[in-house]
Amino acid sequence: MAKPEKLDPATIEEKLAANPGWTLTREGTAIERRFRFKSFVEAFGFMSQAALAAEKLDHHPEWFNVYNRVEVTLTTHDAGGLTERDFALAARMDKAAAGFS
Ligand code: H2B
Repeated sequence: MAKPEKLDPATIEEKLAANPGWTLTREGTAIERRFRFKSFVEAFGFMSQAALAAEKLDHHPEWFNVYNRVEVTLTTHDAGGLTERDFALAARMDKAAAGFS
């Protein structure tokens, strides 16, 4: 896969509008979302699906899980900021989480 390019602030704003639920953090270099599920098993099911999506995209999340909560931060380490890949993984995570609601 080609080296991802950092997105400009206007494109980031557009993409945030298209992925509601995600907020900008770390001075605009990352996005984050907090997911909550009915149980640890559901949270872990979500994480399993997200892990498979991440592996396919070759793009991996920073995340933190306690019981039914999963806090996710997405950034592209290789680019030092946000790229298309972060928003692609965000959309896949939203889809996976919707399957548990
Ligand atoms: N995940 C994230 N979030 N950022 C990266 O820059 C990144 C990654 N790089 N997963 C990938 C893997 C890279 O290290 C491998 C070698 O493709």
